[in-house]
Amino acid sequence: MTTVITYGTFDLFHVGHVRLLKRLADLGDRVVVGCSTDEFNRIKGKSVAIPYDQRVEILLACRFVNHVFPESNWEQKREDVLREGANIFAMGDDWAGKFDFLSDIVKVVYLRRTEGISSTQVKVTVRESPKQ
Ligand code: C2G
Repeated sequence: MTTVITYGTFDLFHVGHVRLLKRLADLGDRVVVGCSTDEFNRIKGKSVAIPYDQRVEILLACRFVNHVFPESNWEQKREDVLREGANIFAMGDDWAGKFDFLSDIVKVVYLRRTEGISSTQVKVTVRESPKQ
């Protein structure tokens, strides 16, 4: 049983998130996601449109995701990898190199991001769309 672990805010769930999670599901049998809490996003300096509990509900509705747990700080990853029995730690390559320190306990991989889409871009598009 190969478990793949990843982390993110997954705000305004979009095709970039879906394609990443699908590729993670192709890498193993089980995908577990550390979803950033609203408080942690404040620490990350990220504003979120969708509250944590709804972002978790949406992630769990994704067929590529098996389990979601809260990501509330930068320091919890090592403990998470061990608790989840993760074999692969994977993130989009905007994080390339940032989590190599975990490579003593898990295989660390960075996957190409999907170009042309981001939660910020979705917000701008919605904001600029003509009033219905
Ligand atoms: N992603 C992607 N393509 C996009 C947008 C995002 O592949 N067009 C990937 C990111 O690289 C990340 C995941 O989707 O691996 C989640 O993206 P975010 O929700 O933006 O996550 P982030 O805010 O980068 O939080 O401790 C790690 C952080 O919690 C990651």
